[in-house]
Amino acid sequence: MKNILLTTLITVGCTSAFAQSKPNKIDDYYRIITIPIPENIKMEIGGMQVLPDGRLATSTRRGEVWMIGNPYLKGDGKPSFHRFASGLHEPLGLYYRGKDFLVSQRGEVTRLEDTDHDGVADVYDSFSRWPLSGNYHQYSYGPVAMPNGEMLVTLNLDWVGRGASQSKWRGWMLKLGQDGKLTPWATGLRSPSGFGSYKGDIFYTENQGDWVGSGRMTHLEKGDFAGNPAGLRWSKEEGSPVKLTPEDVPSTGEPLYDVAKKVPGLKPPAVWFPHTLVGISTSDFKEDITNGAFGPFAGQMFVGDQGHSIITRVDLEKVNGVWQGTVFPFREGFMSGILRLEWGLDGSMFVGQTSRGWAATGKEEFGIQRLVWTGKMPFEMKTVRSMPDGFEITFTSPVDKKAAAEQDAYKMNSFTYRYHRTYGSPIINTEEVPLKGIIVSEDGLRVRLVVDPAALRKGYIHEIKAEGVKSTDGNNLLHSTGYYTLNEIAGGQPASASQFTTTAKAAAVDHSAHMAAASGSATAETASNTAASAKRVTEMPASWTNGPDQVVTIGTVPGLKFDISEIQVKAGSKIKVVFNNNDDMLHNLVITKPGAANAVGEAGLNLGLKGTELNYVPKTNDVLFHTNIVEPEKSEAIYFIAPKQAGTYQFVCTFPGHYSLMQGKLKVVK
Ligand SMILES: [Cu+2]
Repeated sequence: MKNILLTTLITVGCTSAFAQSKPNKIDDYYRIITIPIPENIKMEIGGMQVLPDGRLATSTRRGEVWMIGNPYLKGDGKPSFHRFASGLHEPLGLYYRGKDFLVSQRGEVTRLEDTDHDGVADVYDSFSRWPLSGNYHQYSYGPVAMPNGEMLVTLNLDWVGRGASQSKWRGWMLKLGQDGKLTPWATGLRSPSGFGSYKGDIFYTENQGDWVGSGRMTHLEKGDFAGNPAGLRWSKEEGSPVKLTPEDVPSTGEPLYDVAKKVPGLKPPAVWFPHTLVGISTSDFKEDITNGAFGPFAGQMFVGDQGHSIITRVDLEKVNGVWQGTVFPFREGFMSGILRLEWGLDGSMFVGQTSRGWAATGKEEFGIQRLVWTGKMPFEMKTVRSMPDGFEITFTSPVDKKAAAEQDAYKMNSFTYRYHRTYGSPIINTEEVPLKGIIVSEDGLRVRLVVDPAALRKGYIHEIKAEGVKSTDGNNLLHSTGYYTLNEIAGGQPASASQFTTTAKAAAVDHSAHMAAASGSATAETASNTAASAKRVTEMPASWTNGPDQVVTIGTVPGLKFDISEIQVKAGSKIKVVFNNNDDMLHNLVITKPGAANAVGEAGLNLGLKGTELNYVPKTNDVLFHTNIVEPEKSEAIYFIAPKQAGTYQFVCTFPGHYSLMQGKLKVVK
């Protein structure tokens, strides 16, 4: 029964990046196994650690620590559950030190020990403390240990309609000494739930929000500033390695990469996760240290996504000393929101999940699942490497060389986001990157995509689609899109035309026109985004001399909900709808024909790169009226004449991932 449910969710939650035309199913390669949890345990995973004896230790958002025996479901297939500790304040991290555990509570790291060996902690020691404001958004994460034994913690910003640092070191990553001493390391963090080591370097993942155009992963060196200025409030405090002050950070709406050239210490991310195209809220990540037990991606990274209930794959390379690389879709269809990833002793992956208050595509409130490689080789893009004149893709198995040499097999675009104090960002400055030539390697494992070097843009995300590539046995790629964040362009020898397997026919794109639009910056785009249309009238029509006949107010509440499920209006009457976004996520309000809400939501999801520009409102007759995307704590009013035909019309939010939950009825009566 569970499988049927999951299949349904995949259809609802998947983005266009997961679309595939041949029945080559991910389940054949990576299988999800659900660990059954007794009904009386609210296993909302906050922290997770695999113990050397095979047990799985978890901390829950309800304040408990559990020891799970037989999490691999061997023998009788039944896990055991034993409560080790309770009464903690939302512990979102757990670290096992051999004889004791460290867990984060909101206001401290606590040491738990079972000194009388009865299986229950009897020592709860305050190991390290920091002040609290009481704001609901003061999540505290960690400790996470680096390979050299150093421990890290991160402190989430407060939310007061924007990110704020109301008590010391909020918005920071700190090193935690074995004596409990905290040493500030870097700031600019907003919602840093995922952090730790990749090849010994420190990385953290960030969620879209104010000053954060889209999800991202940043390499944090000592003294770095990752982008949200709230934490800079403490940069003058003793021990701070950061010199910037909040006044040093301009909100111009230029790309972060460009602003970083003028603001020393501002660190562009290694990888952007384009919002809704590959997830909406990055969480934990783990380097693949399984030496092949988890498949062909050893040395790469897997990253959880809370809101879309997916795991993505990140392949990094260092070019000119700077980390950068590609994010690929990897596995969708988990049961709840993914917060924690942990390698099992057998090279499988435990996936710890929770969605209370943080809506997710996976509809369960919480869960633990295990992702297991079946041993079958998935046909995927394995890596993408920067080249002086484009990119080289390697594949997990040889490609059909004829199909791979077709110009139409590929499509490349580049785009970026605005860096500004506003919540999120539309996709800006999109350009097609025309191919000049294709070089398919003799062994069929590598394809080089050659472009005009002038078409590569530093700091931009390069979307690489390889939909036409097939394996030697005729399979499509399981996932045909990768998003490469190009901070640096690799040196080396450009390809000469004589090496081309295929020389591209002249592209139909007017490159110069696109460049002009891009350098003209954000203004043109803003104008088209805010322009009123017949379906979105934002000023009361002059002919409504007595005002509207009816004013309707619709709000949002956290958890992907509208605050009202049904509205009644009179056919043909003058209506003003005020849409208040009270939530801390982006939403819109779209009024559709009867029965059309799901189709409109699906069409919004499939807009891909065009989505943000169109406010996720698809161009279809099923859409009668709509608002634009409304930021948190903002509102928008629209005016329209109610349909003359009575019936049950619908309203829906078409922001990707929302439409299946955010729906209501608009009853039009005579
Ligand atoms: Cu929404």
